[in-house]
Amino acid sequence: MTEASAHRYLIALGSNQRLPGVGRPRAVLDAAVAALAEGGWQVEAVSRWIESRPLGPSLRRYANGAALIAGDLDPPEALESLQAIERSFGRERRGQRWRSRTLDLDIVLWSGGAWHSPDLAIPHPAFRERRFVLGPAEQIVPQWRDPVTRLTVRQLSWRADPCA
Ligand code: PH2
Ligand code: MG
Ligand code: MG
Repeated sequence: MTEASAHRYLIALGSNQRLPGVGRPRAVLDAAVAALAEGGWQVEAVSRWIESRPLGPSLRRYANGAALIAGDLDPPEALESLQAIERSFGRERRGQRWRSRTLDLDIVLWSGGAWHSPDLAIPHPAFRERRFVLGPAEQIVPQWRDPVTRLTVRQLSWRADPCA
């Protein structure tokens, strides 16, 4: 029998650009889940994909979703693993903030609670206001409690502005 994983992460997935050879944003998210599993993560749950209006300057609609993953990497290593997958999907970090992207993998919540370092903040600082994160997250981890507000994902989802 294998040991239980040391860490669990709630990941928000987003894409609003086709990827040659993979396809439209929904197919990119399907492929990203496969890449997480190939990268050594145990993918414990995946939401349905939703389509959402872009927040910010980008004009293209997004496919968004959430995944619950488990593994032994601590937060900085987990971030590196997710960024390596983003890069392998052609994601560029140069240029405008919030530009269109083939793949965005954000750490939203961590089983260890809160984490703060210069390049990583957990919980994700904006997740409580984002319906395109909370809606999918509610499908898979409704009872997970935000360590900052002490509200569950379901409570945050009910509270979030329906237009955000
Ligand atoms: N991600 C952003 C900026 N704007 N809008 C939607 N609808 N979905 C996203 O995932 C998203 C966004 C930055 O990561
Ligand atoms: Mg990101
Ligand atoms: Mg993001």
